[in-house]
Amino acid sequence: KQSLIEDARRERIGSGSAGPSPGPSRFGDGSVFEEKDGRVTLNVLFALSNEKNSGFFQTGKIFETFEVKLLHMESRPRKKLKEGVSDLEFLMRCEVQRLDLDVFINSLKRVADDVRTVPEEKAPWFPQQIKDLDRCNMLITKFDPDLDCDHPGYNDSEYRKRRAAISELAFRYKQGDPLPTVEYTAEEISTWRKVYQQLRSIYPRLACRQFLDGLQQLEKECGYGEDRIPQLRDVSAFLKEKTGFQLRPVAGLLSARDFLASLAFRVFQCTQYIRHSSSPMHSPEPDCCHELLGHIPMLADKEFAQFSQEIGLASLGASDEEIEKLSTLYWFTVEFGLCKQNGEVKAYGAGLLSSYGELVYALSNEPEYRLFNPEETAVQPYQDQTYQSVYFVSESFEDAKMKLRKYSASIKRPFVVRYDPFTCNVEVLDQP
Ligand code: HBI
Ligand code: FE
Repeated sequence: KQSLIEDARRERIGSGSAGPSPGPSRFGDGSVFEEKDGRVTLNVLFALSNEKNSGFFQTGKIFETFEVKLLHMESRPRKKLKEGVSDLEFLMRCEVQRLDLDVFINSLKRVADDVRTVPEEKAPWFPQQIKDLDRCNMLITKFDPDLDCDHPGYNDSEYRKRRAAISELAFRYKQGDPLPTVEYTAEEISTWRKVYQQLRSIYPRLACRQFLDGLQQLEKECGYGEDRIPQLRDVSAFLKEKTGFQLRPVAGLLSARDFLASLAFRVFQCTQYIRHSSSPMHSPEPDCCHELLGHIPMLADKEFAQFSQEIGLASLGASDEEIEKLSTLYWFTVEFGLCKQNGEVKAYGAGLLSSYGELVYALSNEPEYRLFNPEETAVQPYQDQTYQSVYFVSESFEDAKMKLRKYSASIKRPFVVRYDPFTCNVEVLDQP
Protein backbone atom coordinates (compact mmCIF):
# COMPACT_ATOMS: atom_id res chain seq x y z
CA LYS A 1 0.00 0.00 0.00
CA GLN A 2 2.80 2.33 0.91
CA SER A 3 4.23 1.93 -2.57
CA LEU A 4 1.31 3.78 -4.08
CA ILE A 5 2.56 6.91 -2.50
CA GLU A 6 6.08 6.13 -3.56
CA ASP A 7 4.80 5.68 -7.11
CA ALA A 8 3.07 9.00 -6.93
CA ARG A 9 6.23 10.65 -5.77
CA ARG A 10 8.23 9.14 -8.57
CA GLU A 11 5.67 10.12 -11.14
CA ARG A 12 5.76 13.59 -9.80
CA ILE A 13 9.48 13.82 -10.22
CA GLY A 14 9.22 12.19 -13.62
CA SER A 15 6.79 14.74 -14.96
CA GLY A 16 8.61 17.66 -13.41
CA SER A 17 9.61 20.87 -15.08
CA ALA A 18 11.12 19.17 -18.09
CA GLY A 19 7.94 17.36 -19.11
CA PRO A 20 4.98 18.85 -20.93
CA SER A 21 3.08 21.24 -18.78
CA PRO A 22 -0.26 19.72 -17.76
CA GLY A 23 -1.72 23.19 -17.34
CA PRO A 24 -5.35 23.87 -16.57
CA SER A 25 -6.26 23.68 -20.24
CA ARG A 26 -7.57 20.15 -19.88
CA PHE A 27 -9.99 21.47 -17.30
CA GLY A 28 -11.61 23.98 -19.60
CA ASP A 29 -14.96 23.30 -17.95
CA GLY A 30 -14.07 25.77 -15.23
CA SER A 31 -13.33 23.09 -12.66
CA VAL A 32 -9.86 24.49 -12.10
CA PHE A 33 -9.88 28.17 -11.32
CA GLU A 34 -7.81 30.91 -9.76
CA GLU A 35 -4.16 30.61 -10.60
CA LYS A 36 -1.65 32.40 -8.48
CA ASP A 37 2.12 31.86 -8.03
CA GLY A 38 1.98 28.64 -10.03
CA ARG A 39 -0.75 27.22 -7.82
CA VAL A 40 -4.31 26.48 -8.84
CA THR A 41 -7.50 26.07 -6.84
CA LEU A 42 -9.92 23.27 -7.62
CA ASN A 43 -12.83 21.31 -6.20
CA VAL A 44 -12.17 17.61 -6.27
CA LEU A 45 -14.87 15.06 -5.61
CA PHE A 46 -14.25 11.39 -4.86
CA ALA A 47 -15.89 8.41 -3.22
CA LEU A 48 -14.52 5.88 -0.75
CA SER A 49 -16.24 2.70 0.31
CA ASN A 50 -15.81 1.16 3.72
CA GLU A 51 -14.66 -2.05 2.02
CA LYS A 52 -11.31 -0.38 1.64
CA ASN A 53 -11.04 1.01 5.12
CA SER A 54 -7.70 2.69 4.67
CA GLY A 55 -8.87 4.75 1.71
CA PHE A 56 -9.31 7.96 3.61
CA PHE A 57 -5.83 7.83 5.06
CA GLN A 58 -4.32 6.99 1.71
CA THR A 59 -5.94 10.02 0.15
CA GLY A 60 -4.60 12.03 3.08
CA LYS A 61 -1.09 10.86 2.30
CA ILE A 62 -1.52 11.94 -1.29
CA PHE A 63 -2.59 15.39 -0.14
CA GLU A 64 0.49 15.46 2.07
CA THR A 65 2.83 14.28 -0.67
CA PHE A 66 1.77 17.01 -3.05
CA GLU A 67 1.69 19.63 -0.31
CA VAL A 68 -1.92 20.31 -1.14
CA LYS A 69 -3.47 23.10 0.85
CA LEU A 70 -6.96 22.09 1.98
CA LEU A 71 -9.43 24.99 1.88
CA HIS A 72 -12.74 23.26 2.52
CA MET A 73 -14.04 19.76 2.95
CA GLU A 74 -17.47 18.15 2.98
CA SER A 75 -18.61 14.58 3.06
CA ARG A 76 -21.93 12.89 2.52
CA PRO A 77 -23.16 9.31 2.25
CA ARG A 78 -23.54 7.99 -1.27
CA LYS A 79 -26.26 5.66 -2.49
CA LYS A 80 -25.76 2.10 -1.34
CA LEU A 81 -24.40 -0.02 -4.17
CA LYS A 82 -24.66 -3.29 -2.34
CA GLU A 83 -25.76 -4.45 1.09
CA GLY A 84 -23.31 -3.73 3.88
CA VAL A 85 -21.15 -1.46 1.76
CA SER A 86 -21.61 2.19 2.44
CA ASP A 87 -19.89 4.83 0.45
CA LEU A 88 -18.87 8.26 1.54
CA GLU A 89 -18.43 10.98 -1.00
CA PHE A 90 -15.94 13.74 -0.31
CA LEU A 91 -15.68 17.18 -1.76
CA MET A 92 -12.40 18.95 -1.15
CA ARG A 93 -11.62 22.44 -2.25
CA CYS A 94 -7.87 22.68 -2.40
CA GLU A 95 -4.87 24.44 -3.77
CA VAL A 96 -2.09 22.57 -5.56
CA GLN A 97 0.97 23.28 -7.74
CA ARG A 98 -0.27 23.55 -11.29
CA LEU A 99 2.53 21.24 -12.46
CA ASP A 100 1.41 18.57 -9.98
CA LEU A 101 -2.23 18.71 -10.95
CA ASP A 102 -2.42 15.70 -13.29
CA VAL A 103 -0.33 13.40 -11.15
CA PHE A 104 -2.25 14.44 -8.07
CA ILE A 105 -5.58 13.56 -9.70
CA ASN A 106 -4.19 10.29 -11.09
CA SER A 107 -2.86 9.32 -7.68
CA LEU A 108 -6.27 9.90 -6.14
CA LYS A 109 -7.80 7.71 -8.83
CA ARG A 110 -5.74 4.81 -7.59
CA VAL A 111 -7.15 4.87 -4.07
CA ALA A 112 -10.61 6.40 -4.52
CA ASP A 113 -13.56 5.88 -6.83
CA ASP A 114 -15.21 8.37 -9.15
CA VAL A 115 -12.55 11.02 -8.85
CA ARG A 116 -13.74 14.17 -10.58
CA THR A 117 -13.02 17.83 -10.54
CA VAL A 118 -16.16 19.92 -10.36
CA PRO A 119 -16.69 23.54 -11.40
CA GLU A 120 -17.07 26.20 -8.79
CA GLU A 121 -20.73 26.83 -7.94
CA LYS A 122 -21.85 30.27 -9.05
CA ALA A 123 -23.83 30.63 -5.84
CA PRO A 124 -24.52 28.38 -2.87
CA TRP A 125 -27.55 26.12 -3.22
CA PHE A 126 -30.78 27.54 -1.85
CA PRO A 127 -34.38 26.34 -1.55
CA GLN A 128 -36.77 27.39 -4.30
CA GLN A 129 -39.91 25.81 -2.96
CA ILE A 130 -41.21 25.27 0.50
CA LYS A 131 -40.59 21.50 0.24
CA ASP A 132 -36.87 22.22 -0.17
CA LEU A 133 -36.80 23.40 3.44
CA ASP A 134 -36.57 19.71 4.37
CA ARG A 135 -32.95 20.09 3.29
CA CYS A 136 -32.33 23.24 5.34
CA ASN A 137 -31.56 21.49 8.57
CA MET A 138 -27.95 22.18 9.40
CA LEU A 139 -27.71 22.48 13.17
CA ILE A 140 -25.06 24.42 15.04
CA THR A 141 -23.93 22.51 18.11
CA LYS A 142 -22.66 25.58 19.96
CA PHE A 143 -25.18 25.49 22.84
CA ASP A 144 -26.17 21.83 22.69
CA PRO A 145 -26.79 20.47 26.20
CA ASP A 146 -24.99 17.23 25.24
CA LEU A 147 -21.83 19.06 24.21
CA ASP A 148 -21.67 22.38 26.00
CA CYS A 149 -20.66 21.87 29.63
CA ASP A 150 -21.92 25.36 30.55
CA HIS A 151 -25.46 24.45 29.47
CA PRO A 152 -27.75 24.35 32.55
CA GLY A 153 -28.95 20.89 31.47
CA TYR A 154 -25.49 19.41 30.85
CA ASN A 155 -25.42 17.33 34.05
CA ASP A 156 -29.07 16.31 33.94
CA SER A 157 -29.43 13.09 31.99
CA GLU A 158 -33.25 13.15 32.30
CA TYR A 159 -33.33 16.56 30.69
CA ARG A 160 -31.03 15.49 27.91
CA LYS A 161 -33.15 12.42 27.24
CA ARG A 162 -36.25 14.58 27.03
CA ARG A 163 -34.49 16.97 24.68
CA ALA A 164 -33.41 14.09 22.46
CA ALA A 165 -36.99 12.79 22.27
CA ILE A 166 -38.38 16.21 21.28
CA SER A 167 -35.52 16.72 18.80
CA GLU A 168 -36.41 13.42 17.19
CA LEU A 169 -39.86 14.82 16.31
CA ALA A 170 -38.16 17.66 14.48
CA PHE A 171 -35.66 15.41 12.69
CA ARG A 172 -38.47 13.23 11.39
CA TYR A 173 -40.64 16.13 10.27
CA LYS A 174 -41.21 16.65 6.54
CA GLN A 175 -42.85 19.70 5.02
CA GLY A 176 -46.62 19.19 4.92
CA ASP A 177 -46.75 16.75 7.84
CA PRO A 178 -49.07 17.77 10.67
CA LEU A 179 -46.99 19.56 13.30
CA PRO A 180 -46.06 17.23 16.16
CA THR A 181 -47.63 17.87 19.55
CA VAL A 182 -45.77 17.46 22.83
CA GLU A 183 -47.37 16.53 26.09
CA TYR A 184 -45.47 18.78 28.48
CA THR A 185 -44.68 17.60 32.01
CA ALA A 186 -45.73 19.42 35.18
CA GLU A 187 -42.12 20.55 35.65
CA GLU A 188 -41.96 21.99 32.13
CA ILE A 189 -45.26 23.81 32.57
CA SER A 190 -44.01 25.21 35.86
CA THR A 191 -40.93 26.63 34.09
CA TRP A 192 -43.20 28.16 31.45
CA ARG A 193 -45.42 29.68 34.13
CA LYS A 194 -42.49 31.41 35.83
CA VAL A 195 -41.28 32.87 32.55
CA TYR A 196 -44.77 33.91 31.47
CA GLN A 197 -45.74 35.59 34.73
CA GLN A 198 -42.56 37.54 35.08
CA LEU A 199 -42.38 38.77 31.51
CA ARG A 200 -46.12 39.43 31.16
CA SER A 201 -45.98 41.91 34.01
CA ILE A 202 -43.46 44.20 32.30
CA TYR A 203 -44.66 43.92 28.67
CA PRO A 204 -47.26 46.70 28.90
CA ARG A 205 -44.55 49.17 29.88
CA LEU A 206 -41.68 48.00 27.65
CA ALA A 207 -42.99 46.15 24.58
CA CYS A 208 -44.01 47.84 21.33
CA ARG A 209 -47.65 48.18 20.34
CA GLN A 210 -47.52 45.45 17.65
CA PHE A 211 -46.20 42.96 20.16
CA LEU A 212 -48.90 43.75 22.71
CA ASP A 213 -51.59 43.46 20.02
CA GLY A 214 -50.25 40.10 18.88
CA LEU A 215 -49.97 38.73 22.38
CA GLN A 216 -53.47 39.83 23.25
CA GLN A 217 -54.85 38.02 20.20
CA LEU A 218 -52.85 34.93 21.06
CA GLU A 219 -54.27 34.97 24.58
CA LYS A 220 -57.76 35.33 23.24
CA GLU A 221 -57.66 33.05 20.22
CA CYS A 222 -54.79 30.64 20.73
CA GLY A 223 -54.85 29.60 24.38
CA TYR A 224 -51.81 31.62 25.43
CA GLY A 225 -51.56 31.93 29.19
CA GLU A 226 -49.49 30.88 32.14
CA ASP A 227 -51.17 27.49 32.62
CA ARG A 228 -50.17 25.72 29.45
CA ILE A 229 -47.44 25.75 26.85
CA PRO A 230 -49.06 26.48 23.49
CA GLN A 231 -48.77 23.75 20.83
CA LEU A 232 -46.95 24.64 17.62
CA ARG A 233 -49.87 23.25 15.63
CA ASP A 234 -52.32 25.80 17.06
CA VAL A 235 -49.86 28.66 16.85
CA SER A 236 -48.99 27.87 13.24
CA ALA A 237 -52.67 27.84 12.24
CA PHE A 238 -53.15 31.17 14.01
CA LEU A 239 -50.18 32.82 12.26
CA LYS A 240 -51.17 31.41 8.89
CA GLU A 241 -54.44 33.34 9.13
CA LYS A 242 -52.86 36.56 10.32
CA THR A 243 -49.79 36.91 8.11
CA GLY A 244 -49.31 33.68 6.16
CA PHE A 245 -46.42 32.64 8.39
CA GLN A 246 -46.26 28.99 9.42
CA LEU A 247 -44.07 27.05 11.80
CA ARG A 248 -41.89 24.03 11.33
CA PRO A 249 -40.27 22.19 14.23
CA VAL A 250 -36.49 22.38 14.58
CA ALA A 251 -34.17 20.49 16.91
CA GLY A 252 -31.99 23.41 17.98
CA LEU A 253 -29.94 26.32 16.74
CA LEU A 254 -29.81 26.27 12.94
CA SER A 255 -27.10 27.64 10.70
CA ALA A 256 -27.84 31.26 9.82
CA ARG A 257 -28.11 30.35 6.13
CA ASP A 258 -30.77 27.69 6.69
CA PHE A 259 -32.62 29.72 9.28
CA LEU A 260 -32.81 32.81 7.09
CA ALA A 261 -33.73 30.81 3.98
CA SER A 262 -36.90 29.53 5.61
CA LEU A 263 -38.04 33.10 6.34
CA ALA A 264 -38.11 33.69 2.57
CA PHE A 265 -41.07 31.28 2.47
CA ARG A 266 -42.73 32.74 5.55
CA VAL A 267 -41.71 29.67 7.49
CA PHE A 268 -40.41 30.13 11.00
CA GLN A 269 -38.24 27.29 12.33
CA CYS A 270 -39.42 26.83 15.88
CA THR A 271 -37.92 24.85 18.74
CA GLN A 272 -40.33 22.81 20.82
CA TYR A 273 -38.34 21.91 23.93
CA ILE A 274 -38.14 24.17 26.99
CA ARG A 275 -35.15 25.49 28.93
CA HIS A 276 -33.83 23.70 32.01
CA SER A 277 -35.91 24.23 35.15
CA SER A 278 -32.85 25.39 37.11
CA SER A 279 -32.60 28.51 34.98
CA PRO A 280 -36.08 29.76 34.05
CA MET A 281 -34.91 33.31 33.39
CA HIS A 282 -32.20 32.47 30.93
CA SER A 283 -31.47 30.03 28.12
CA PRO A 284 -28.22 30.03 26.12
CA GLU A 285 -30.08 28.69 23.06
CA PRO A 286 -33.50 29.28 21.56
CA ASP A 287 -36.28 27.32 23.33
CA CYS A 288 -40.06 27.44 23.13
CA CYS A 289 -40.26 30.33 25.63
CA HIS A 290 -38.06 32.38 23.35
CA GLU A 291 -39.99 31.47 20.21
CA LEU A 292 -43.54 31.55 21.58
CA LEU A 293 -43.16 34.67 23.69
CA GLY A 294 -40.43 36.55 21.82
CA HIS A 295 -41.06 35.82 18.15
CA ILE A 296 -44.64 34.68 17.62
CA PRO A 297 -46.54 37.83 18.72
CA MET A 298 -44.39 39.90 16.35
CA LEU A 299 -44.92 37.50 13.44
CA ALA A 300 -48.66 38.16 13.75
CA ASP A 301 -47.99 41.71 12.53
CA LYS A 302 -48.20 42.20 8.75
CA GLU A 303 -45.50 44.82 8.47
CA PHE A 304 -43.09 42.84 10.62
CA ALA A 305 -43.84 39.60 8.77
CA GLN A 306 -42.96 41.35 5.53
CA PHE A 307 -39.74 42.68 7.05
CA SER A 308 -38.77 39.16 8.17
CA GLN A 309 -39.49 37.63 4.79
CA GLU A 310 -37.41 40.27 3.04
CA ILE A 311 -34.35 39.42 5.14
CA GLY A 312 -34.96 35.81 4.15
CA LEU A 313 -35.24 36.59 0.44
CA ALA A 314 -32.07 38.67 0.57
CA SER A 315 -30.19 35.68 2.00
CA LEU A 316 -30.98 33.18 -0.77
CA GLY A 317 -27.81 32.26 -2.62
CA ALA A 318 -25.83 35.03 -0.91
CA SER A 319 -22.12 34.58 -0.17
CA ASP A 320 -20.94 33.55 3.29
CA GLU A 321 -19.85 37.14 3.97
CA GLU A 322 -23.27 38.48 3.06
CA ILE A 323 -24.97 35.85 5.18
CA GLU A 324 -22.86 36.98 8.10
CA LYS A 325 -23.98 40.57 7.56
CA LEU A 326 -27.65 39.66 7.16
CA SER A 327 -27.42 37.53 10.24
CA THR A 328 -26.02 40.52 12.15
CA LEU A 329 -28.85 42.68 10.83
CA TYR A 330 -31.29 40.03 11.97
CA TRP A 331 -29.60 39.99 15.36
CA PHE A 332 -29.92 43.73 15.95
CA THR A 333 -33.47 43.96 14.62
CA VAL A 334 -35.56 40.78 14.94
CA GLU A 335 -33.67 39.62 18.05
CA PHE A 336 -32.62 42.81 19.85
CA GLY A 337 -34.35 45.64 18.01
CA LEU A 338 -35.88 48.73 19.60
CA CYS A 339 -38.25 51.17 17.95
CA LYS A 340 -39.69 54.58 18.61
CA GLN A 341 -43.39 54.80 19.41
CA ASN A 342 -45.18 57.98 20.46
CA GLY A 343 -41.89 59.54 21.49
CA GLU A 344 -40.84 56.56 23.60
CA VAL A 345 -38.43 53.72 22.90
CA LYS A 346 -40.01 50.24 22.98
CA ALA A 347 -38.74 46.72 22.41
CA TYR A 348 -39.65 44.55 19.43
CA GLY A 349 -36.70 42.12 19.39
CA ALA A 350 -37.48 38.55 20.47
CA GLY A 351 -34.23 38.14 22.39
CA LEU A 352 -35.34 41.05 24.56
CA LEU A 353 -38.99 40.10 24.82
CA SER A 354 -38.06 36.64 26.10
CA SER A 355 -35.48 37.73 28.67
CA TYR A 356 -36.64 39.66 31.72
CA GLY A 357 -33.17 40.82 32.65
CA GLU A 358 -32.12 42.11 29.27
CA LEU A 359 -35.50 43.66 28.48
CA VAL A 360 -35.26 45.81 31.60
CA TYR A 361 -31.61 46.59 30.92
CA ALA A 362 -32.11 47.52 27.26
CA LEU A 363 -34.79 50.06 28.16
CA SER A 364 -32.91 51.56 31.09
CA ASN A 365 -30.59 54.48 30.46
CA GLU A 366 -27.47 52.35 30.68
CA PRO A 367 -26.86 50.99 27.18
CA GLU A 368 -25.85 52.96 24.13
CA TYR A 369 -28.49 53.57 21.44
CA ARG A 370 -27.82 54.14 17.77
CA LEU A 371 -30.16 54.78 14.89
CA PHE A 372 -30.80 51.69 12.75
CA ASN A 373 -28.86 51.97 9.54
CA PRO A 374 -28.25 48.67 7.70
CA GLU A 375 -24.77 49.50 6.38
CA GLU A 376 -23.53 50.26 9.88
CA THR A 377 -25.63 47.72 11.76
CA ALA A 378 -24.56 44.85 9.46
CA VAL A 379 -20.93 45.11 10.56
CA GLN A 380 -21.43 45.82 14.26
CA PRO A 381 -19.77 43.02 16.27
CA TYR A 382 -22.14 41.26 18.66
CA GLN A 383 -21.94 38.56 21.24
CA ASP A 384 -24.41 35.99 22.46
CA GLN A 385 -23.11 35.38 25.98
CA THR A 386 -24.26 38.50 27.87
CA TYR A 387 -26.33 41.62 27.27
CA GLN A 388 -25.63 43.68 24.17
CA SER A 389 -23.54 46.80 24.63
CA VAL A 390 -25.35 48.68 21.89
CA TYR A 391 -28.94 48.59 20.61
CA PHE A 392 -30.25 49.93 17.32
CA VAL A 393 -33.42 51.98 17.30
CA SER A 394 -35.75 52.14 14.26
CA GLU A 395 -38.06 55.04 13.52
CA SER A 396 -40.77 52.49 12.63
CA PHE A 397 -41.04 49.09 10.94
CA GLU A 398 -41.97 50.83 7.73
CA ASP A 399 -38.74 52.81 7.93
CA ALA A 400 -36.67 49.72 8.84
CA LYS A 401 -38.22 47.80 5.94
CA MET A 402 -37.43 50.53 3.42
CA LYS A 403 -33.83 50.81 4.59
CA LEU A 404 -33.40 47.05 4.54
CA ARG A 405 -34.84 46.89 1.03
CA LYS A 406 -32.28 49.41 -0.15
CA TYR A 407 -29.51 47.44 1.54
CA SER A 408 -30.69 44.14 0.02
CA ALA A 409 -30.66 45.62 -3.45
CA SER A 410 -26.97 46.39 -2.95
CA ILE A 411 -26.06 42.73 -2.31
CA LYS A 412 -24.29 41.36 -5.36
CA ARG A 413 -25.80 38.17 -6.70
CA PRO A 414 -25.63 36.86 -10.26
CA PHE A 415 -29.44 36.58 -10.30
CA VAL A 416 -32.54 38.12 -8.78
CA VAL A 417 -35.09 36.23 -6.75
CA ARG A 418 -38.81 36.86 -6.69
CA TYR A 419 -41.32 35.27 -4.36
CA ASP A 420 -44.51 34.14 -6.04
CA PRO A 421 -47.24 34.31 -3.40
CA PHE A 422 -49.59 32.16 -5.50
CA THR A 423 -47.32 29.14 -5.78
CA CYS A 424 -45.18 29.99 -2.72
CA ASN A 425 -42.13 29.33 -4.90
CA VAL A 426 -39.08 31.47 -5.38
CA GLU A 427 -38.43 32.34 -9.00
CA VAL A 428 -34.86 32.90 -10.05
CA LEU A 429 -34.26 35.31 -12.90
CA ASP A 430 -30.88 35.77 -14.49
CA GLN A 431 -29.45 39.20 -14.03
CA PRO A 432 -29.24 40.74 -17.48
N1 HBI B 1 -31.90 28.79 14.77
N2 HBI B 1 -33.54 27.45 15.70
C1 HBI B 1 -33.03 28.69 15.48
N3 HBI B 1 -33.66 29.77 16.01
C2 HBI B 1 -33.18 31.02 15.81
O1 HBI B 1 -33.80 32.01 16.30
C3 HBI B 1 -32.01 31.18 15.06
C4 HBI B 1 -31.38 30.03 14.55
N4 HBI B 1 -30.26 30.16 13.84
C5 HBI B 1 -29.66 31.44 13.54
C6 HBI B 1 -30.41 32.58 14.12
N5 HBI B 1 -31.48 32.41 14.81
C7 HBI B 1 -30.04 34.03 13.99
O2 HBI B 1 -29.36 34.49 15.12
C8 HBI B 1 -29.27 34.50 12.79
O3 HBI B 1 -27.98 33.94 12.77
C9 HBI B 1 -29.98 34.33 11.51
FE1 FE C 1 -34.69 33.97 17.99
